[in-house]
Amino acid sequence: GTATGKAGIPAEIPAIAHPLAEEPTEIASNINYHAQYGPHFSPFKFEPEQAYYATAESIRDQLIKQWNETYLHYHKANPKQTYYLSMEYLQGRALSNAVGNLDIQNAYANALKQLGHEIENIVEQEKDAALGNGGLGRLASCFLDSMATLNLPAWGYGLRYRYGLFKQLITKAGQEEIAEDWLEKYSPWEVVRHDIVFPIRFFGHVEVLPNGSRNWVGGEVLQAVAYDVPIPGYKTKNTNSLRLWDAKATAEDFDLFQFNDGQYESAALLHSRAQQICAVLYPGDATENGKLLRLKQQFFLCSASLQDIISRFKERSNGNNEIRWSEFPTKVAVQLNDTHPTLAIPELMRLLMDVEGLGWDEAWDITTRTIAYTNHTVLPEALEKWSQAVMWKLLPRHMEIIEEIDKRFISMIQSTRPDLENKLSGMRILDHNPQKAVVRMANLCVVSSHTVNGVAQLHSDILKAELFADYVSIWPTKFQNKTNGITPRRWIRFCNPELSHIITKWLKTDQWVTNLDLLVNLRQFADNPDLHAEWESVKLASKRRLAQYVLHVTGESIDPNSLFDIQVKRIHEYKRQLLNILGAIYRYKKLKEMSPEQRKNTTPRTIMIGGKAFATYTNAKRIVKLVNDVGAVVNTDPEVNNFLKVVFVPNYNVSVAEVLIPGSELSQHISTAGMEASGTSNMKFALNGCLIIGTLDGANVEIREEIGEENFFLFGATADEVPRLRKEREKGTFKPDPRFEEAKKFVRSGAFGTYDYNPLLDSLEGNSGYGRGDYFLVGHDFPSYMEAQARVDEAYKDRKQWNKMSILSTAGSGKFSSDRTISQYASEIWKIEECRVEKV
Ligand code: GPQ
Repeated sequence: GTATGKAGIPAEIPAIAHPLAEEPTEIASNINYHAQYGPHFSPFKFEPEQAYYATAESIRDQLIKQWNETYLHYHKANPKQTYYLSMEYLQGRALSNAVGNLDIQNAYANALKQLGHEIENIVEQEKDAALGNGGLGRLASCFLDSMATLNLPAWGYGLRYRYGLFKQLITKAGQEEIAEDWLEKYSPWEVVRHDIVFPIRFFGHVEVLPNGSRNWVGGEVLQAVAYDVPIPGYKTKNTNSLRLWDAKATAEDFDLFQFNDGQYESAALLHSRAQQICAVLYPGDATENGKLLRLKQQFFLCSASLQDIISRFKERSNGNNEIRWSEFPTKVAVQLNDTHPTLAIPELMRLLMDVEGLGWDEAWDITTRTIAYTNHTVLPEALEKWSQAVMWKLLPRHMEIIEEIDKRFISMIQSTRPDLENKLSGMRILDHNPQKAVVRMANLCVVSSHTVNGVAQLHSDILKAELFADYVSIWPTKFQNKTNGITPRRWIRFCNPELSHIITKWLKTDQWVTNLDLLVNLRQFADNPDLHAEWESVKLASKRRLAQYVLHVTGESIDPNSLFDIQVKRIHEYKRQLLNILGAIYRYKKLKEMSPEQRKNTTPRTIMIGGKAFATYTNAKRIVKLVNDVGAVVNTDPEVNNFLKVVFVPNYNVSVAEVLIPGSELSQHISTAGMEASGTSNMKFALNGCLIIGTLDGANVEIREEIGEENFFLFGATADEVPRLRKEREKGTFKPDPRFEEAKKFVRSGAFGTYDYNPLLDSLEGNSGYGRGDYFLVGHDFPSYMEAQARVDEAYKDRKQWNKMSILSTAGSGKFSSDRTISQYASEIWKIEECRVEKV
């Protein structure tokens, strides 16, 4: 045996810093060095946790070199650069992604083996960075990966939340939220930049100087400090930055006199205000306090990012005697990820006018040539509207600017488009409704951006035909579509290495990882029995791994030979997890009524549902509880539990998705048509050979087109039918299907316990009586959903046919790479080009 030194590290592996090590033995020395000399842990332990931090630091050393080179390269080349502004990033784990992108997976696995650890266990020590809620935040993270991989000069800006998305616990009462402390022991993936600090003002007033210029003064001033996270590209030197801002106060803000007088809280008032800014992702906005804090967060992101962008622009203009502001839009593209960073518009105007001394027209020209806006929803409740009163208090100068933009927009319409005057009250930015005067952020974005885009073809069409229809006639070329995408690195190459190896073997190249369109070449093998055998055995292995995971987190045993049917996404009525569970309830009831012989002819299923409910969204929490209650009954019913299980997968997040998706055979994307802007997990499932049951909504439409309609289980109303069907539901002329009535009645009968599900089920009734109209049309779509599920059961019995459909799903997924999406943003919106860091 080897002589072991401190806690498991063999004595012959010295602690030596080799920042650029490539050989496993050197890497092991380097990890050992970080374990011994890193100041974060006592030096006598080398358990998985310490091994994780030491490994991460070793990888970070490797990243920092190319990160610095990338910055210098961009600085010298001075190309036009994109800045992606987003309140959310759902990064997930960084270690596995970094070793994968740097292509050093094997060397690190070997090094860790020498040190007595398995890399799989070390990877799992890392907590997810969950600085986002769902699809919008994960999209931002996939975009960062593609921007670096495509060698684009493009950065992300966001906020460094102390507590990201909550951890979901499932108890008898349903969902419980726990703060998730991802920074508890520090993150090895961020580098604080003590030299990059900008002042951020809140409140105060506007002062008019003798020359007529205006100046925002007074109020309180906090400091924004940069924390940079490296974003490596796949097999390229380009390593971009995600810059996350944190808030702090200065020593001058600390009142030593008050403190020594025993008034500890008031002595550090600004310090505690600073702590609140980045304390949590999406603070509850039910109270006025909560709304104000969210608005502060948004302004904090916008102001810090724009001050940073402007200072970089000025620095890179150095050498020119004067700064040519008209060139700003030829160096800077700013993309707003939904309306959350809309304040970038008035803040850029303010900085250009009040700080840099430009006039309105010049500042407006620069702003509108710089900023572009992506819309991610048509749901009216998600369209941000801020109280004018709150805005005047917090951001008085910005409100002046917004009023002026509004005023100029109105006079432009009056002078050039008198035909639109009757539409003006809906199109203008300010809504002076005496009940509640608000600023409509989406309208401000449309008026002030050079380009507005939706996130799937259907969604972009709806934006043009409905939400933004009136603007289209003024600016017919402003509106574009950019169908979302996902990074193939995280979402197949790293999370499903076994399937990736098969693909590489059959395509005889691994180029598909960066050129996903190559997957179409799998089509020629769709009937090949050898491929079928390999495909099926890899799927089975992933299902086994998933079953292990489910056992570990729920205690439930599930059968890897049953059909694995998964719906994972945020819980929302429009996403219709209720349709899924009512279908499961009906299936359970029918199984109960069958003879043992009849049951044997059914297709055994494991239905898994996972997702977080927003803490104050009552119906969403009731749905979580219902799924758990149904599972408790079904899974312990010996008559049926060989044919059906219902499992709620707790705490769904990026890392859980990486286990679920490879093991999935059917996934549900069943939103009411017209309501899901795109969806992106649909793309991840299809890419991993999972079949989709879904409506004609969001990107489902394009996925079905790409993989072939015969490989997609379609059901439900189409978006254009929805308004008429809602009216029928309201009028009470709709005749519900008896199976739908039976499923609801079964729940109301108490079959799943004593919890009162009547309020939840009432939301599915027509407006007549006690119902609330079934706005999401669960009743209308129920029969066609059940028929589509019957087609699934039949198809699963024909293994050859199923394998073929699975292969064709993967083969047709090429379009949904975020590399394609980002290339389109780069050429059609940002007008930026590759700026590759050459290998040395
Ligand atoms: N989306 Cl507006 C979010 O995840 N959060 C939001 O606040 C808004 C949208 C989602 C949207 O629901 C999905 O359909 C999209 O696929 C996703 O954004 C990315 O575009």
